[in-house]
Amino acid sequence: MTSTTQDQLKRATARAAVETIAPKLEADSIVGVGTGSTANFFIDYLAEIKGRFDGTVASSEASAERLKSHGIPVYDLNSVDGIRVYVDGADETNPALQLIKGGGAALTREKIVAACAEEFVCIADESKWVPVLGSFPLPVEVIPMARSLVARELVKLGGDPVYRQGVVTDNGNVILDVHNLEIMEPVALEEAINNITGVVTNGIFALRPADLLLLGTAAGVKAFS
Ligand code: ABF
Repeated sequence: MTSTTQDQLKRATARAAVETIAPKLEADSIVGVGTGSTANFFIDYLAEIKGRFDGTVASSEASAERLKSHGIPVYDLNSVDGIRVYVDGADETNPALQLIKGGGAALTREKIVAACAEEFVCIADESKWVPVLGSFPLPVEVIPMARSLVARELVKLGGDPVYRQGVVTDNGNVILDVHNLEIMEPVALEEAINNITGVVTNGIFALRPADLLLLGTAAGVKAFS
């Protein structure tokens, strides 16, 4: 897929997300906003309706800055009563709308915002659609002192963890990208990795999958729920 075509598909799904959520929003609504290039297109289109809701909670400092550049209010999660809808991209999605996220190293705040949201809308181009999760290396956010401990435990689970050099998350942690996983039981593996001491978050979003997927395809944006 050429990057231009992929960008067009990302734009189309981002535009569809704004059109989908707009009727759901009230003057006091809070919108959760994800991270990544597709989410960036969403932010830019969201600015067109910024008078239709109260403000946002962002899943990364980068997204917060982009929202503020459009004059969209950004709130601390602890200061809002709830999130009406969360819109974010993904690195992979399976037919059950279980996701792999974290390619952009924002997985922890993304998972927190998703957990708070009444509805989670995933926006992705068709390259993200897979029958089985795991071709994309699974990001795992780890407390720095526990990096080697966690890596050894991930090997026991069948993975090949690689330290993401030069990356420190917004939370001050590091990332291991776990290669060679074929995730046939996403919920079970998400829970198993959560139980490894030193793990902050893993990028499997199966315990709380997306509620709606807007998939950008050459034949248009398709909705799955
Ligand atoms: C974010 O969206 C990350 O979890 C994921 O890595 C990213 C996908 O990036 P892009 O939209 O740039 O393909 O939520």
